[in-house]
Amino acid sequence: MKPVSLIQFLIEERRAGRINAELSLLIEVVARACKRIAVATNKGALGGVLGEAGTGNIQGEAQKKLDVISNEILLEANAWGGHLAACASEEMEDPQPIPDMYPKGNHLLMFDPLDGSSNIDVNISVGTIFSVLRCPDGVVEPKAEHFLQPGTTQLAAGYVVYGPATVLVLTFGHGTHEFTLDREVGSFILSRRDIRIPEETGEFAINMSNQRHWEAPMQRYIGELLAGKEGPRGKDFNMRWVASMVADVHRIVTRGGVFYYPLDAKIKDKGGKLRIMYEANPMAFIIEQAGGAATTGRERILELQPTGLHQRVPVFLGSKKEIEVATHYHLEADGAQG
Ligand code: FBP
Repeated sequence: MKPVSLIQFLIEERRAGRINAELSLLIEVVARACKRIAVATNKGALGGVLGEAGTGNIQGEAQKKLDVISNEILLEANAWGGHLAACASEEMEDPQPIPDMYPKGNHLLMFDPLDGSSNIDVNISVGTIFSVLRCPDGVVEPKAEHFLQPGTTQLAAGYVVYGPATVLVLTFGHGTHEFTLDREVGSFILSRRDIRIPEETGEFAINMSNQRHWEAPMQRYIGELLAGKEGPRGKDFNMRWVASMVADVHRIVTRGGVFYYPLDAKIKDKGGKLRIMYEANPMAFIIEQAGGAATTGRERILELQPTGLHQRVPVFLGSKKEIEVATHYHLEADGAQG
């Protein structure tokens, strides 16, 4: 079969009336920026890009050099691109307006420029996560409140994993598709169209070191998985935890499984660990479009009304039937379900 490039795929989506020209060009700009981030991450120590930047971000985290480099690459490319009204990033407190010298567009872009920062210096897969919304009509200088739209209003979402291969996974709400970077040609090539995640799974991902801090229903649920076929679930479950959400989610998009970053006593005051606007919402859109499910343990993530640009939420996502079990245990414990 003749290889289909990302550009060809986007043109097909436009001809089918599923996306408009501006959105397709915006995705081209984001993909091109991620190719530059791939080059920077691949250089590692030889590129002088490892280690701390010596600065902190709005999350109170020490920034890695590659966090800052990736953020700048995405800001620069999208400011010039001409398809945005503004963008927002994990690395910046407030939305970034588009400089007046560049044309503006009708879209809002949010991104986690380099997800999995704790793995950068140890050569484990990291990635970029992004989400696209429509800028509300009549808004010329978008503020944070204009980004606070439920995940169901996303026009596009995607992530790029910088691993052994560089892979882009994308949805516009018409299925989830995968593209692999052909380094010789320098193009993303369609490698899987209309991905379907198996509804059942025997593989879960969670940071077990937080177990003592979990709520009772999570203790019960994971306890039953660990009890295996001798336990109430009657089957064995295997565990994985890369500690890069993009890598853990990509494994699920590839072969099924479930990923949990639940609420626990340590992070209760923050509302969770992962951020709704540029981690939970885009990943939930991608997973649901591939036949999976994504909840907070209680509610569908995409239906949440965001309250802040850097708001954190619990994240349960992956193979549908398994997410339903974990969510049911929480609602049952709350007395919301029999
Ligand atoms: P950032 O690296 O973008 O801050 O993302 C948070 C993250 O690294 C996720 O990628 C990952 O799933 C999680 O935190 C790992 O958490 P922990 O260090 O508790 O295992």
